[in-house]
Amino acid sequence: MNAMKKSLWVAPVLVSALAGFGFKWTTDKPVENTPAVVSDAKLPADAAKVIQERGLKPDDILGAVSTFMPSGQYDDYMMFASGGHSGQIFVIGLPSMRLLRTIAVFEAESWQGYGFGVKESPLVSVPTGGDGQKAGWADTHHPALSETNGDYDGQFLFIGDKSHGRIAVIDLKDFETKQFADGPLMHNDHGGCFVTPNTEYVIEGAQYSEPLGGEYAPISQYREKYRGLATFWKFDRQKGRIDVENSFAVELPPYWQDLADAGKGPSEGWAFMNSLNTEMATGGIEEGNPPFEAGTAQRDMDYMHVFNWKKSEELIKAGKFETKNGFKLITLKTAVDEGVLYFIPEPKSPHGVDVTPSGKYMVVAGKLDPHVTVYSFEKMKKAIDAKDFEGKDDYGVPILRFDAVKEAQVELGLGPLHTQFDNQGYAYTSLFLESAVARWTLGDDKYRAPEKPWTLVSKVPVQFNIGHLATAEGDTVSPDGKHLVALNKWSVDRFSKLGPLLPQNLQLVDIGKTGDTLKVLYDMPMGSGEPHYAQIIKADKLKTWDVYPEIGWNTMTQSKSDKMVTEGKIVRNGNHVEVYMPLIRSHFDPEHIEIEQGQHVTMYLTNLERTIDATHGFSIAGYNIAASIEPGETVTIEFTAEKPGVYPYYCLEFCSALHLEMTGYLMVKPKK
Ligand code: RUQ
Ligand code: CUA
Repeated sequence: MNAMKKSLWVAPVLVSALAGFGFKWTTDKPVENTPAVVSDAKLPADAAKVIQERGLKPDDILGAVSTFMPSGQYDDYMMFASGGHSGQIFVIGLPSMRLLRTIAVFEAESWQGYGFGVKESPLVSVPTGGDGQKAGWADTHHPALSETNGDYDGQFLFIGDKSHGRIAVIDLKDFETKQFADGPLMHNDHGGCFVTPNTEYVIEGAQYSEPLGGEYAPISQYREKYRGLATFWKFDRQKGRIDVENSFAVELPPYWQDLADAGKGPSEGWAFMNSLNTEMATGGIEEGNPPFEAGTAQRDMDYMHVFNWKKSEELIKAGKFETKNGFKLITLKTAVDEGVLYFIPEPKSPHGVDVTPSGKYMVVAGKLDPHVTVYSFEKMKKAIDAKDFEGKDDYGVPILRFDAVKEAQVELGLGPLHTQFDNQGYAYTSLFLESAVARWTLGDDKYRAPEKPWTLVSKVPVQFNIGHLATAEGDTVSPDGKHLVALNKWSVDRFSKLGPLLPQNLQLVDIGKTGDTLKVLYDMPMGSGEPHYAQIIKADKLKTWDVYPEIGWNTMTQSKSDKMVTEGKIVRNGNHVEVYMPLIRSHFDPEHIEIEQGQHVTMYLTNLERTIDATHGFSIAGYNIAASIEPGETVTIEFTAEKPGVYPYYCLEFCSALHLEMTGYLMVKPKK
């Protein structure tokens, strides 16, 4: 009730309207700061009726008025959520929690004309796997927005594919995927991706150890031949691409590396990565060995990997690396000898490592430990400089003493996984086993909560089984507070019956009010893929294009293409046929393309429209071709006309009243 009374959103009018329907709450005085639009307006009589008919409770109404977005008004924040094994990214507006877009990344997606023949794309055609080819699917886990001085800058987005160990680059000017960076040393990753404060590097931590470079070794040689890996992908902001040539990897012991975070402020130049299975368990349940789930949980401690990436960069410049499969690799021995790698004990099977906004502390949540452990970077640095080690691991990596670098341990509850931050001095940790979010205080000087530092303050239950959580600007040096989204893995009974495969439940939690209990405002069913992590950016930081800057835009080079024409033409050169085709409401030019079986066809399609939203599609029935050509865009399609016959092509987007008439015929004459 208390929160209701204070809420800016609930106008006296609404309160009295509700009172008339049996709600027993009152306001002692008119709510201060109530926007005039609300307080002066007469609430339609129907509103109270709807509230009664639907049996809405006060908290429901608070949720509704906090999240409802009037037509034409824009959301304040955008959340980029990974799509799990849908291979995509979901763009969700906050506070409305509406799915605004998907971004095709590793998987073909026909609405976006992605993966069905358009050449201006890292995924030209749906791969089928085999022969060293990557399969046409992915398991996207951790999106990372580009940063400038530790703040999201709204320019680029990166995402890792756990199933194939690669990273994609998305340009946020047009929300399109531009590049896959595919490391040649490992088949999988998990701790990817995380950016350094000026996006110098995109960090990708491998997960399940393997012999590096796709080599073979039996599992009995696990300790000698299998290895872990951390890849530091160099990002060229000017080009908007990962610079593979200047990227490098660091060889690691065969522990399973997990999530990572980059240092900032005082810890800038360093990176932190969790690991599990320092037991080096090799499974084999069928042979009577302990299964992985038991084998990896035998020791009390695993190791946080602490990297000095600035120093690694110097090693690369000095030529102190090996080249494996054409990729620069700092060997484990070099990493140890040159002091770029240290270990810190962390309690049982840790999962998330999150650097606080000030960059002074690293928060580690251990899945099997009810605490989060907070490490001080200052203490780490001191211990490293003083060579204050408790010993070395089997591979010679120095291990810092837990007690020398620990700042605090905060008991939160069961199954802590990930931590995010706000601008009031609170941290928020997801509790998987408890299905709750814990709010606790940082003992930091950047933001200070009124309560005692390093203390659990409150918890809010979520439904159900929360994995990650994301706060607004939560990974930056200056989080915004206000919104938190719990990315819950199970939804159980929250939504209508939909068969045995259920959506996830993304819950919006109001974290804006100090002292008040946290409130879940909205449940968003995510009926596609499985979002893992998400980042939330202030919407006005995104400087997206409404239409492409010039007609004839090549979206891969982000510059004008020389293939654009305003009048259609067909150029025949022996067996090669080039079709230059402009598109405008509501026709293609040409409408007839006559070729001979076996001829090679290159089509350049240009959307001449300058009107926002006037997108045209292009598809050739029977040729597995689908393109989306946004206003100004030029795309290239190439195919060999192997099948004779007549193939209608048509526009896929309902672009005008005469959209059905936007069509043509590809006529493939059979060979004599
Ligand atoms: S993690 S299972 Cu982000 Cu918690 Cu992938
Ligand atoms: Cu163009 Cu429909």
